[in-house]
Amino acid sequence: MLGANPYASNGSLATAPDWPGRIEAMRARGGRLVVVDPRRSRTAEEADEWIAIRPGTDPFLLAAMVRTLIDERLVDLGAVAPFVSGFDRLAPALVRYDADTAAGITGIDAETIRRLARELATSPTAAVYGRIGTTTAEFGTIASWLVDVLNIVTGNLDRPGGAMFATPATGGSNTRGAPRVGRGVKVGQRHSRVRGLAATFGEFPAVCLAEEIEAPGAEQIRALVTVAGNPVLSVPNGTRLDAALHQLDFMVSVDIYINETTRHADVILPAPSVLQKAHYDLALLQLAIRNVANWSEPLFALDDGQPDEWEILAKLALIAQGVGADSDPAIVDDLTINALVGSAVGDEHGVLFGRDAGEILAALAPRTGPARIIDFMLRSGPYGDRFGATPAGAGRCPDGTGLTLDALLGAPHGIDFGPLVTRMPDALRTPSGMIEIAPEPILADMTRMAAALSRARDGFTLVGRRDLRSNNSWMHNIEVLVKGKPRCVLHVHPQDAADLGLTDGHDATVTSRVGAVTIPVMTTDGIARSVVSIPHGWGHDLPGVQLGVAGRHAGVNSNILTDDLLIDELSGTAVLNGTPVTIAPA
Ligand SMILES: Nc1nc2c(c(=O)[nH]1)N[C@H]1C(S)=C(S)[C@@H](COP(=O)(O)OP(=O)(O)OC[C@H]3O[C@@H](n4cnc5c(=O)[nH]c(N)nc54)[C@H](O)[C@@H]3O)O[C@H]1N2
Ligand SMILES: Nc1nc2c(c(=O)[nH]1)N[C@H]1C(S)=C(S)[C@@H](COP(=O)(O)OP(=O)(O)OC[C@H]3O[C@@H](n4cnc5c(=O)[nH]c(N)nc54)[C@H](O)[C@@H]3O)O[C@H]1N2
Ligand SMILES: [Mo]
Repeated sequence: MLGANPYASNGSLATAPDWPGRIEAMRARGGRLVVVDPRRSRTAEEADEWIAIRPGTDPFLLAAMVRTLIDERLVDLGAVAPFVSGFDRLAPALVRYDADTAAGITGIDAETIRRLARELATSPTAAVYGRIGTTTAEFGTIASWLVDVLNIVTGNLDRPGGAMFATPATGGSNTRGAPRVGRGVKVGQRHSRVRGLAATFGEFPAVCLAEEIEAPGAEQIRALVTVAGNPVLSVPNGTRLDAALHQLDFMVSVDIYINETTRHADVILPAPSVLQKAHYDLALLQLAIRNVANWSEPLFALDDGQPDEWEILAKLALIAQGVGADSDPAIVDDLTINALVGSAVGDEHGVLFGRDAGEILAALAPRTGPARIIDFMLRSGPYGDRFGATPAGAGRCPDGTGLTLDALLGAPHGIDFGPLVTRMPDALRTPSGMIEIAPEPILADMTRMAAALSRARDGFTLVGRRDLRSNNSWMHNIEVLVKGKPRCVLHVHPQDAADLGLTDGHDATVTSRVGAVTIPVMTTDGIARSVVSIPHGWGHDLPGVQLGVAGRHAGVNSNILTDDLLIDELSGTAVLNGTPVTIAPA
């Protein structure tokens, strides 16, 4: 496990209840956990081995591990071998990344790197998992790819005990359409106006938002809508973005707080409480480690005349289209479901191909809104009743029926569809229908990584961290979640603190290319030398913020230090870990 701390975060790209319990159970069964992290995180403390790595250098470690497996003839693609293409391009791409080179860059000795590779290859089963610490970094895409490569070359992709794909109940991009047919990932079809940054999956990098607001020109951003986001605290160079939001002609925020971001809004549309909304986890169940589905009903009714959050968003869409504020959100809702049903009955590879759209819409009535959409997705998904086409008794629900939203309503603890199952090769949606193990855009990006081989690596770098009683920027206004010792403190190794003249409990000033913050010091040997750590999501003392409790536990915004010019160029992802900083007593 690299750059992830599920004891605090409870996982992310691997979704499961009770991550700590699962790690403990795995170790009780004789499994081993190795954590690669510049900090001895809570997860590292519970692991069999903690390997401290220099921030931002994970791809060098991972590349050297793959190289070791190739050099020592330990590669075994296992059951997916017939579906892997491009393997012969892998070794040439990694030729510069042997364990000795990686040792100098990562700070991990070469023999440890080779041993890790061998242990991985000779384990009966194993999985490599990387997350925020490896992805929101300078070579985040390469690191993520090498995590996949390690799983593939050790035969662990798509096998129980290894890294597997879920079969989510609402259908995912790898259960729709035809097996082994896909368009691939398109990067750079559009470029941002000011800096020319590529759009990825249709999205522009968050780090170019400020300049798009600041720079005059025909396509200058003059208005902004934020929905459940607090970019002043979550995006690099928060000071610059904060000032840019102030220059907008118009801003709308759909949010529950007047916080660092929404205080700039001309209009705040208050979302109902989460306890007044139904919930189905569309995103994370795609990444679950077991195939499950559950629906949560609202605990409390909406207040009188209060619009549901989806109605607020639908109305905003209609206003943006010029239909006016008095228009009925049902217009958007009906358009959406009609489009979904229409495309499903027209999809020759889908389970509803050729069916009558009117009949399906009638079966979904009288539901509206997200409940109707989820019902449709469940019923047309892998376990669905297919609107009558799944024969009685042949469905995947415990009683033999096909899945519907009604079935989930009747099972308040959710429905378990069992452990993940082997999905190769049918889950593939690549243009070649193969596991493209050495994709051209990533190999091309390795020239950027090669240029970093000779870079000097002295000085301090800043990394982040999460903690259990916080969620990004917005759990700090609840007393029980912030009481106790302050958590927004600078973690420093005691030896570094002594060298820098820092004292526990006293303030230090941390400075980067873009900004400076003053923050109390906490020395700990649970962090590598030359690395310091500040959690993100704090800094609630800006004028105009109306958060009573959070204001008394303000902390500092670590994204005042992260640099909006540092990005993983291929994906456009911000570099949130590994920011060069200098530190001095305040
Ligand atoms: N309680 C709580 N739970 C959360 C959240 C929260 O804020 N609070 N946030 C949610 C969200 S949005 C997400 S995306 C997930 C994230 O879930 P995780 O990915 O588990 O996130 P973190 O806990 O931030 O763990 C990242 C780890 O990476 C380490 N790290 C930093 N730099 C490097 C590096 O260069 N290399 C390596 N190998 N490690 C590095 C950090 O020290 C840290 O321990 O958590 C989700 N869950
Ligand atoms: N330095 C550093 N920066 C980071 C990270 C890091 O690890 N280090 N992590 C990054 C990651 S992984 C993420 S996901 C981002 C998160 O970045 P953001 O999404 O910008 O931050 P959040 O704090 O999650 O913002 C949630 C907002 O939703 C509002 N809200 C809460 N409930 C509701 C609701 O029911 N409806 C509506 N409409 N609003 C609601 C809250 O008041 C808050 O304003 O931060 C990123 N930034
Ligand atoms: Mo996230």
